[in-house]
Amino acid sequence: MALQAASLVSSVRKDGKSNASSSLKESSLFGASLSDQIKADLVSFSLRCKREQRLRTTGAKIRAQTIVTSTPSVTRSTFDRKKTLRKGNVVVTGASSGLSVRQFVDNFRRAEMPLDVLVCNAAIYQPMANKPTFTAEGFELSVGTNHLGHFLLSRLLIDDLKNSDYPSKRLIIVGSITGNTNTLAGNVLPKANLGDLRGLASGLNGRNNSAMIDGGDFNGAKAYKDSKVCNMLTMQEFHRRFREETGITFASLYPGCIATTGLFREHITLFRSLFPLFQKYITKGYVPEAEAGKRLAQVVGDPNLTKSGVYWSWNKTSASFENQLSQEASDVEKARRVWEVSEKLVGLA
Ligand code: LMG
Ligand code: PMR
Repeated sequence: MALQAASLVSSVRKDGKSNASSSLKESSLFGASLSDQIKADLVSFSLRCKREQRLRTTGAKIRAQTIVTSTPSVTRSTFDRKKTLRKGNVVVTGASSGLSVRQFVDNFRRAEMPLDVLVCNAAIYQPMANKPTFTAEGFELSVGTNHLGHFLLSRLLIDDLKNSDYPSKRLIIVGSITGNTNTLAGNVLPKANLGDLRGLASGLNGRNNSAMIDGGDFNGAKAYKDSKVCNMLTMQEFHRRFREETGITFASLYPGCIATTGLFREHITLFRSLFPLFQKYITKGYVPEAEAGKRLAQVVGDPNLTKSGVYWSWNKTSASFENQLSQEASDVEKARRVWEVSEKLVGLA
Protein backbone atom coordinates (compact mmCIF):
# COMPACT_ATOMS: atom_id res chain seq x y z
CA MET A 1 0.00 0.00 0.00
CA ALA A 2 1.95 2.97 -1.19
CA LEU A 3 0.34 6.30 -1.60
CA GLN A 4 1.69 8.72 -4.14
CA ALA A 5 3.11 11.58 -2.18
CA ALA A 6 1.74 14.06 -4.69
CA SER A 7 -1.78 13.43 -3.55
CA LEU A 8 -0.77 13.88 0.04
CA VAL A 9 0.96 17.15 -0.60
CA SER A 10 -2.12 18.66 -2.12
CA SER A 11 -4.26 17.24 0.63
CA VAL A 12 -2.33 18.59 3.56
CA ARG A 13 -2.19 22.00 2.02
CA LYS A 14 -5.93 22.15 1.65
CA ASP A 15 -8.09 22.59 4.67
CA GLY A 16 -9.19 19.01 4.82
CA LYS A 17 -12.56 19.70 3.17
CA SER A 18 -13.48 16.82 0.94
CA ASN A 19 -14.06 17.25 -2.76
CA ALA A 20 -13.42 13.57 -3.24
CA SER A 21 -14.52 11.71 -6.30
CA SER A 22 -17.42 10.14 -4.51
CA SER A 23 -19.18 10.12 -7.85
CA LEU A 24 -16.78 7.41 -8.95
CA LYS A 25 -17.37 5.34 -5.87
CA GLU A 26 -21.08 5.66 -6.19
CA SER A 27 -21.23 4.53 -9.82
CA SER A 28 -23.36 1.46 -9.75
CA LEU A 29 -22.34 -1.61 -11.68
CA PHE A 30 -25.51 -1.26 -13.71
CA GLY A 31 -25.69 2.52 -13.74
CA ALA A 32 -26.14 4.42 -16.99
CA SER A 33 -22.83 6.23 -16.67
CA LEU A 34 -20.80 3.11 -16.06
CA SER A 35 -19.61 2.42 -19.57
CA ASP A 36 -18.53 6.04 -19.99
CA GLN A 37 -16.75 5.82 -16.70
CA ILE A 38 -14.98 2.61 -17.75
CA LYS A 39 -13.98 4.23 -21.03
CA ALA A 40 -12.63 7.18 -19.12
CA ASP A 41 -10.73 4.84 -16.84
CA LEU A 42 -9.18 3.02 -19.76
CA VAL A 43 -8.25 6.27 -21.50
CA SER A 44 -6.62 7.61 -18.38
CA PHE A 45 -4.75 4.35 -17.94
CA SER A 46 -3.45 4.44 -21.48
CA LEU A 47 -2.43 8.09 -21.10
CA ARG A 48 -0.59 7.23 -17.91
CA CYS A 49 1.24 4.39 -19.67
CA LYS A 50 2.23 6.75 -22.48
CA ARG A 51 3.46 9.33 -20.00
CA GLU A 52 5.52 6.74 -18.15
CA GLN A 53 6.92 5.49 -21.44
CA ARG A 54 7.83 9.02 -22.49
CA LEU A 55 9.63 9.57 -19.23
CA ARG A 56 11.50 6.34 -19.68
CA THR A 57 12.46 7.00 -23.27
CA THR A 58 13.56 10.56 -22.72
CA GLY A 59 15.63 9.27 -19.84
CA ALA A 60 13.93 11.65 -17.46
CA LYS A 61 14.64 10.70 -13.91
CA ILE A 62 11.68 10.29 -11.65
CA ARG A 63 13.30 10.94 -8.34
CA ALA A 64 10.86 12.78 -6.21
CA GLN A 65 12.09 10.61 -3.35
CA THR A 66 11.19 11.34 0.18
CA ILE A 67 9.46 14.66 0.59
CA VAL A 68 9.39 17.07 3.44
CA THR A 69 6.17 19.02 3.50
CA SER A 70 4.24 20.99 6.01
CA THR A 71 0.86 20.75 7.60
CA PRO A 72 -1.36 23.83 7.72
CA SER A 73 -0.46 26.01 10.66
CA VAL A 74 -2.13 24.68 13.73
CA THR A 75 -3.97 26.94 16.06
CA ARG A 76 -3.74 26.31 19.73
CA SER A 77 -7.52 26.55 19.90
CA THR A 78 -7.62 23.00 18.67
CA PHE A 79 -5.62 21.96 21.65
CA ASP A 80 -6.00 24.53 24.37
CA ARG A 81 -5.96 28.26 23.66
CA LYS A 82 -6.11 30.56 20.61
CA LYS A 83 -2.55 31.14 19.48
CA THR A 84 -1.17 30.37 16.05
CA LEU A 85 1.77 28.04 16.07
CA ARG A 86 4.31 27.37 13.35
CA LYS A 87 3.50 24.97 10.53
CA GLY A 88 4.33 21.37 11.25
CA ASN A 89 7.05 19.54 9.33
CA VAL A 90 6.05 16.19 7.90
CA VAL A 91 8.46 13.74 6.31
CA VAL A 92 6.82 11.31 3.90
CA THR A 93 8.82 8.47 2.40
CA GLY A 94 8.12 7.09 -1.05
CA ALA A 95 7.23 9.95 -3.32
CA SER A 96 8.36 7.80 -6.20
CA SER A 97 11.72 6.23 -5.68
CA GLY A 98 14.22 4.98 -3.18
CA LEU A 99 16.70 6.50 -0.81
CA SER A 100 19.47 5.35 1.43
CA VAL A 101 18.25 5.73 4.97
CA ARG A 102 21.23 6.91 7.00
CA GLN A 103 22.18 9.48 4.37
CA PHE A 104 18.67 10.90 4.44
CA VAL A 105 18.81 11.20 8.23
CA ASP A 106 22.15 13.04 7.97
CA ASN A 107 20.82 15.42 5.34
CA PHE A 108 17.64 16.05 7.27
CA ARG A 109 19.55 16.82 10.47
CA ARG A 110 21.82 19.17 8.58
CA ALA A 111 18.75 21.13 7.52
CA GLU A 112 18.10 21.77 11.23
CA MET A 113 14.36 21.47 10.87
CA PRO A 114 12.25 20.10 13.65
CA LEU A 115 10.51 16.82 12.82
CA ASP A 116 6.87 16.75 13.81
CA VAL A 117 5.36 13.89 11.83
CA LEU A 118 7.02 10.99 10.07
CA VAL A 119 5.04 8.97 7.51
CA CYS A 120 6.52 5.64 6.43
CA ASN A 121 4.72 5.23 3.13
CA ALA A 122 7.24 3.93 0.60
CA ALA A 123 6.69 0.41 -0.68
CA ILE A 124 8.01 -2.00 -3.25
CA TYR A 125 5.80 -4.74 -4.67
CA GLN A 126 7.24 -7.36 -7.02
CA PRO A 127 4.40 -9.72 -7.89
CA MET A 128 6.05 -10.94 -11.10
CA ALA A 129 9.53 -11.59 -9.77
CA ASN A 130 10.50 -15.24 -9.68
CA LYS A 131 13.86 -14.59 -8.09
CA PRO A 132 14.61 -12.34 -5.14
CA THR A 133 16.62 -9.16 -5.54
CA PHE A 134 18.45 -7.49 -2.69
CA THR A 135 19.07 -4.06 -1.20
CA ALA A 136 22.61 -2.69 -1.02
CA GLU A 137 22.75 -4.11 2.52
CA GLY A 138 21.81 -7.55 1.18
CA PHE A 139 18.22 -7.82 2.39
CA GLU A 140 15.45 -9.12 0.15
CA LEU A 141 14.21 -5.96 -1.57
CA SER A 142 10.54 -5.82 -0.52
CA VAL A 143 11.03 -6.56 3.18
CA GLY A 144 14.33 -4.65 3.15
CA THR A 145 12.62 -1.52 1.87
CA ASN A 146 9.10 -1.72 3.23
CA HIS A 147 9.98 -2.99 6.69
CA LEU A 148 13.70 -2.83 7.56
CA GLY A 149 14.28 0.54 5.85
CA HIS A 150 11.36 2.09 7.68
CA PHE A 151 12.27 0.39 10.94
CA LEU A 152 15.74 1.92 10.79
CA LEU A 153 14.45 5.33 9.71
CA SER A 154 11.88 5.45 12.51
CA ARG A 155 14.35 4.32 15.12
CA LEU A 156 16.87 6.94 14.02
CA LEU A 157 14.32 9.74 13.88
CA ILE A 158 12.40 8.94 17.06
CA ASP A 159 14.66 11.31 19.01
CA ASP A 160 13.92 14.11 16.55
CA LEU A 161 10.20 13.51 17.02
CA LYS A 162 10.70 13.41 20.77
CA ASN A 163 12.50 16.75 20.71
CA SER A 164 9.86 18.51 18.65
CA ASP A 165 7.64 21.01 20.44
CA TYR A 166 4.74 20.36 18.09
CA PRO A 167 1.48 19.74 19.93
CA SER A 168 0.62 16.48 18.16
CA LYS A 169 3.66 14.48 17.10
CA ARG A 170 2.98 11.39 15.07
CA LEU A 171 4.72 8.39 13.54
CA ILE A 172 2.61 6.75 10.87
CA ILE A 173 3.40 3.48 9.14
CA VAL A 174 1.15 2.65 6.19
CA GLY A 175 -0.34 -0.85 6.42
CA SER A 176 -2.47 -2.92 4.06
CA ILE A 177 -5.60 -5.00 4.08
CA THR A 178 -3.70 -7.66 2.14
CA GLY A 179 -1.57 -8.45 5.20
CA ASN A 180 -4.65 -9.07 7.32
CA THR A 181 -6.01 -12.58 6.97
CA ASN A 182 -9.18 -11.64 8.86
CA THR A 183 -10.44 -10.08 5.58
CA LEU A 184 -11.42 -11.43 2.16
CA ALA A 185 -8.58 -9.53 0.53
CA GLY A 186 -6.11 -11.00 3.02
CA ASN A 187 -7.17 -14.49 1.96
CA VAL A 188 -6.21 -14.08 -1.69
CA LEU A 189 -3.20 -16.32 -2.26
CA PRO A 190 -0.39 -16.06 -1.39
CA LYS A 191 -1.33 -15.18 2.17
CA ALA A 192 0.88 -13.27 4.58
CA ASN A 193 2.56 -15.47 7.17
CA LEU A 194 5.72 -14.70 9.11
CA GLY A 195 5.98 -18.23 10.52
CA ASP A 196 8.63 -18.47 13.22
CA LEU A 197 10.73 -15.73 11.60
CA ARG A 198 13.53 -18.14 10.78
CA GLY A 199 14.28 -16.47 7.42
CA LEU A 200 14.33 -12.99 8.92
CA ALA A 201 16.56 -14.20 11.75
CA SER A 202 19.07 -15.59 9.28
CA GLY A 203 19.31 -12.29 7.43
CA LEU A 204 16.98 -12.57 4.41
CA ASN A 205 20.03 -12.53 2.20
CA GLY A 206 19.25 -15.56 0.07
CA ARG A 207 22.80 -16.89 0.56
CA ASN A 208 22.35 -20.50 1.65
CA ASN A 209 19.11 -19.46 3.26
CA SER A 210 15.71 -18.18 2.44
CA ALA A 211 14.91 -14.68 1.24
CA MET A 212 11.50 -14.98 2.90
CA ILE A 213 10.69 -14.12 6.52
CA ASP A 214 9.12 -17.54 7.17
CA GLY A 215 12.06 -19.36 5.58
CA GLY A 216 10.02 -20.55 2.56
CA ASP A 217 10.50 -20.29 -1.19
CA PHE A 218 10.64 -16.79 -2.64
CA ASN A 219 7.31 -15.26 -3.65
CA GLY A 220 7.31 -11.53 -4.38
CA ALA A 221 3.61 -11.00 -3.62
CA LYS A 222 3.95 -12.80 -0.29
CA ALA A 223 7.09 -10.85 0.58
CA TYR A 224 5.09 -7.63 0.19
CA LYS A 225 2.21 -8.86 2.36
CA ASP A 226 4.68 -10.14 5.00
CA SER A 227 6.38 -6.75 5.01
CA LYS A 228 3.02 -5.09 5.68
CA VAL A 229 2.42 -7.39 8.66
CA CYS A 230 5.83 -6.26 9.96
CA ASN A 231 4.79 -2.62 9.43
CA MET A 232 1.61 -3.08 11.46
CA LEU A 233 3.43 -5.03 14.21
CA THR A 234 6.18 -2.40 14.34
CA MET A 235 3.67 0.42 14.82
CA GLN A 236 2.17 -1.41 17.81
CA GLU A 237 5.57 -2.22 19.28
CA PHE A 238 6.54 1.46 18.99
CA HIS A 239 3.33 2.29 20.83
CA ARG A 240 4.15 -0.12 23.64
CA ARG A 241 7.75 1.02 23.98
CA PHE A 242 7.54 4.79 23.37
CA ARG A 243 4.02 6.11 23.83
CA GLU A 244 4.21 6.83 27.52
CA GLU A 245 7.71 8.29 27.48
CA THR A 246 7.29 10.48 24.38
CA GLY A 247 3.59 11.26 23.96
CA ILE A 248 3.98 10.51 20.24
CA THR A 249 0.92 9.10 18.46
CA PHE A 250 1.77 5.88 16.63
CA ALA A 251 -0.70 4.76 13.99
CA SER A 252 -1.16 2.65 10.89
CA LEU A 253 -3.83 2.77 8.23
CA TYR A 254 -5.41 1.08 5.26
CA PRO A 255 -6.69 4.00 3.17
CA GLY A 256 -8.52 1.76 0.67
CA CYS A 257 -7.35 0.08 -2.51
CA ILE A 258 -5.39 2.68 -4.45
CA ALA A 259 -5.21 0.57 -7.57
CA THR A 260 -3.61 3.19 -9.79
CA THR A 261 -0.38 4.09 -8.00
CA GLY A 262 3.19 3.27 -8.82
CA LEU A 263 2.96 0.33 -6.43
CA PHE A 264 1.89 -1.72 -9.46
CA ARG A 265 4.66 -0.47 -11.73
CA GLU A 266 6.23 -3.91 -11.83
CA HIS A 267 3.00 -5.68 -12.73
CA ILE A 268 2.04 -6.64 -16.29
CA THR A 269 0.11 -4.08 -18.32
CA LEU A 270 -3.00 -6.26 -18.50
CA PHE A 271 -3.17 -6.44 -14.72
CA ARG A 272 -2.65 -2.71 -14.40
CA SER A 273 -5.51 -2.01 -16.77
CA LEU A 274 -7.99 -4.51 -15.31
CA PHE A 275 -7.17 -4.31 -11.61
CA PRO A 276 -8.61 -0.80 -11.00
CA LEU A 277 -11.81 -1.84 -12.78
CA PHE A 278 -12.02 -5.03 -10.75
CA GLN A 279 -11.60 -3.06 -7.54
CA LYS A 280 -14.02 -0.33 -8.61
CA TYR A 281 -16.90 -2.39 -9.88
CA ILE A 282 -16.51 -5.79 -8.25
CA THR A 283 -14.90 -5.54 -4.82
CA LYS A 284 -15.76 -1.81 -4.45
CA GLY A 285 -12.57 -1.45 -2.49
CA TYR A 286 -11.17 1.12 -4.94
CA VAL A 287 -10.23 4.53 -3.59
CA PRO A 288 -8.90 7.32 -5.82
CA GLU A 289 -5.47 8.66 -5.00
CA ALA A 290 -6.80 12.06 -3.91
CA GLU A 291 -9.21 10.50 -1.45
CA ALA A 292 -6.49 8.21 -0.10
CA GLY A 293 -4.28 11.27 0.29
CA LYS A 294 -7.01 12.96 2.33
CA ARG A 295 -7.30 9.93 4.56
CA LEU A 296 -3.58 9.90 5.16
CA ALA A 297 -3.71 13.64 5.83
CA GLN A 298 -6.31 12.98 8.54
CA VAL A 299 -4.00 10.53 10.26
CA VAL A 300 -1.21 13.10 9.94
CA GLY A 301 -3.07 16.11 11.23
CA ASP A 302 -6.66 15.62 12.31
CA PRO A 303 -7.05 16.45 16.00
CA ASN A 304 -9.69 13.72 16.29
CA LEU A 305 -7.23 11.02 15.27
CA THR A 306 -4.69 11.32 18.04
CA LYS A 307 -5.29 7.90 19.58
CA SER A 308 -2.11 5.84 19.54
CA GLY A 309 -1.68 2.18 18.59
CA VAL A 310 -4.59 2.30 16.14
CA TYR A 311 -4.96 0.82 12.63
CA TRP A 312 -7.33 3.24 10.90
CA SER A 313 -9.67 2.39 8.05
CA TRP A 314 -12.59 4.21 6.40
CA ASN A 315 -16.09 3.04 5.68
CA LYS A 316 -18.22 3.57 2.57
CA THR A 317 -19.10 7.10 3.64
CA SER A 318 -15.43 7.91 4.19
CA ALA A 319 -15.76 7.98 7.96
CA SER A 320 -12.70 6.75 9.81
CA PHE A 321 -12.90 3.88 12.27
CA GLU A 322 -10.49 1.81 14.36
CA ASN A 323 -10.07 -1.40 12.42
CA GLN A 324 -9.35 -4.84 13.79
CA LEU A 325 -6.02 -6.37 12.81
CA SER A 326 -5.65 -10.07 12.06
CA GLN A 327 -4.42 -12.39 14.77
CA GLU A 328 -0.89 -12.44 13.38
CA ALA A 329 -0.80 -8.68 12.81
CA SER A 330 -1.73 -8.09 16.44
CA ASP A 331 0.41 -10.81 18.02
CA VAL A 332 2.31 -9.12 20.87
CA GLU A 333 5.02 -11.74 21.12
CA LYS A 334 5.64 -11.74 17.37
CA ALA A 335 5.86 -7.94 17.40
CA ARG A 336 8.55 -8.11 20.07
CA ARG A 337 10.52 -10.71 18.14
CA VAL A 338 10.23 -8.84 14.83
CA TRP A 339 11.54 -5.76 16.67
CA GLU A 340 14.48 -7.56 18.24
CA VAL A 341 15.52 -9.45 15.10
CA SER A 342 15.16 -6.27 13.00
CA GLU A 343 17.33 -4.31 15.46
CA LYS A 344 20.12 -6.82 14.95
CA LEU A 345 19.79 -6.81 11.17
CA VAL A 346 19.99 -3.02 10.81
CA GLY A 347 22.83 -2.75 13.30
CA LEU A 348 21.02 -1.13 16.21
CA ALA A 349 21.60 -3.99 18.64
C1 LMG B 1 -1.32 -14.30 -8.19
O1 LMG B 1 -2.33 -14.41 -9.15
C2 LMG B 1 -0.02 -14.66 -8.84
O2 LMG B 1 -0.03 -16.02 -9.12
C3 LMG B 1 1.12 -14.34 -7.87
O3 LMG B 1 2.35 -14.53 -8.50
C4 LMG B 1 1.03 -12.94 -7.39
O4 LMG B 1 1.24 -12.05 -8.44
C5 LMG B 1 -0.33 -12.70 -6.82
O5 LMG B 1 -1.40 -11.22 -5.30
C6 LMG B 1 -0.49 -11.28 -6.36
O6 LMG B 1 -1.33 -12.98 -7.76
C7 LMG B 1 -3.55 -14.03 -8.68
C8 LMG B 1 -4.59 -14.24 -9.74
C9 LMG B 1 -5.36 -15.45 -9.44
O7 LMG B 1 -5.51 -13.16 -9.61
C10 LMG B 1 -5.72 -12.38 -10.62
O8 LMG B 1 -4.90 -12.26 -11.48
C11 LMG B 1 -6.97 -11.63 -10.52
C12 LMG B 1 -6.69 -10.21 -10.78
C13 LMG B 1 -7.88 -9.41 -10.67
C14 LMG B 1 -8.15 -8.78 -11.92
C15 LMG B 1 -9.27 -9.46 -12.54
C16 LMG B 1 -9.80 -8.64 -13.56
C17 LMG B 1 -11.17 -8.97 -13.81
C18 LMG B 1 -11.66 -8.10 -14.82
C19 LMG B 1 -12.81 -7.41 -14.33
C20 LMG B 1 -13.04 -6.21 -15.09
C21 LMG B 1 -14.32 -5.75 -14.71
C22 LMG B 1 -14.70 -4.57 -15.40
C23 LMG B 1 -15.93 -4.10 -14.95
C24 LMG B 1 -17.04 -4.94 -15.34
C25 LMG B 1 -18.13 -4.21 -15.88
C26 LMG B 1 -19.20 -5.06 -16.36
C27 LMG B 1 -20.25 -4.34 -17.07
O9 LMG B 1 -6.16 -15.13 -8.32
C28 LMG B 1 -6.95 -15.94 -7.64
O10 LMG B 1 -6.99 -15.76 -6.49
C29 LMG B 1 -7.75 -17.00 -8.31
C30 LMG B 1 -9.09 -16.45 -8.58
C31 LMG B 1 -9.23 -16.29 -10.02
C32 LMG B 1 -10.53 -15.67 -10.30
C33 LMG B 1 -10.33 -14.51 -11.14
C34 LMG B 1 -11.63 -14.02 -11.52
C35 LMG B 1 -11.69 -12.58 -11.57
C36 LMG B 1 -12.86 -12.19 -10.83
C37 LMG B 1 -13.70 -11.28 -11.44
C38 LMG B 1 -14.22 -11.56 -12.74
C39 LMG B 1 -15.63 -11.76 -12.65
C40 LMG B 1 -16.27 -11.18 -13.76
C41 LMG B 1 -17.70 -11.23 -13.53
C42 LMG B 1 -18.26 -9.93 -13.68
C43 LMG B 1 -19.61 -9.95 -13.25
C44 LMG B 1 -20.24 -8.66 -13.42
C45 LMG B 1 -21.64 -8.72 -13.20
MG1 PMR C 1 -7.40 -7.82 -3.85
C1 PMR C 1 -13.19 -6.73 -0.79
C2 PMR C 1 -12.32 -7.37 -1.48
C3 PMR C 1 -10.96 -6.96 -1.82
C4 PMR C 1 -10.23 -5.85 -1.45
C5 PMR C 1 -10.65 -4.72 -0.57
C6 PMR C 1 -8.94 -5.98 -2.04
C7 PMR C 1 -7.90 -5.08 -1.86
N1 PMR C 1 -8.91 -7.14 -2.78
C8 PMR C 1 -10.15 -7.77 -2.67
C9 PMR C 1 -10.54 -8.96 -3.23
C10 PMR C 1 -9.81 -9.71 -4.15
N2 PMR C 1 -8.58 -9.39 -4.59
C11 PMR C 1 -10.26 -10.92 -4.82
C12 PMR C 1 -11.59 -11.56 -4.60
C13 PMR C 1 -9.25 -11.31 -5.64
C14 PMR C 1 -9.19 -12.55 -6.53
C15 PMR C 1 -9.62 -12.24 -7.87
C16 PMR C 1 -8.19 -10.34 -5.50
C17 PMR C 1 -6.99 -10.40 -6.20
C18 PMR C 1 -5.95 -9.48 -6.00
C19 PMR C 1 -4.67 -9.49 -6.65
C20 PMR C 1 -4.18 -10.42 -7.68
N3 PMR C 1 -6.00 -8.42 -5.10
C21 PMR C 1 -4.81 -7.81 -5.15
C22 PMR C 1 -3.99 -8.43 -6.09
C23 PMR C 1 -2.75 -7.72 -6.09
O1 PMR C 1 -1.78 -7.94 -6.78
C24 PMR C 1 -2.82 -6.66 -5.04
C25 PMR C 1 -1.88 -7.05 -3.95
O2 PMR C 1 -2.03 -8.03 -3.28
O3 PMR C 1 -0.86 -6.25 -3.72
C26 PMR C 1 -0.02 -6.67 -2.65
C27 PMR C 1 -4.22 -6.70 -4.54
C28 PMR C 1 -4.94 -5.91 -3.65
N4 PMR C 1 -6.23 -6.18 -3.28
C29 PMR C 1 -6.66 -5.21 -2.43
C30 PMR C 1 -5.61 -4.27 -2.25
C31 PMR C 1 -5.66 -3.06 -1.38
C32 PMR C 1 -4.55 -4.69 -3.01
C33 PMR C 1 -3.27 -3.91 -3.16
C34 PMR C 1 -2.37 -4.11 -2.01
C35 PMR C 1 -2.01 -2.86 -1.27
O4 PMR C 1 -2.36 -1.77 -1.71
O5 PMR C 1 -1.37 -2.99 -0.22
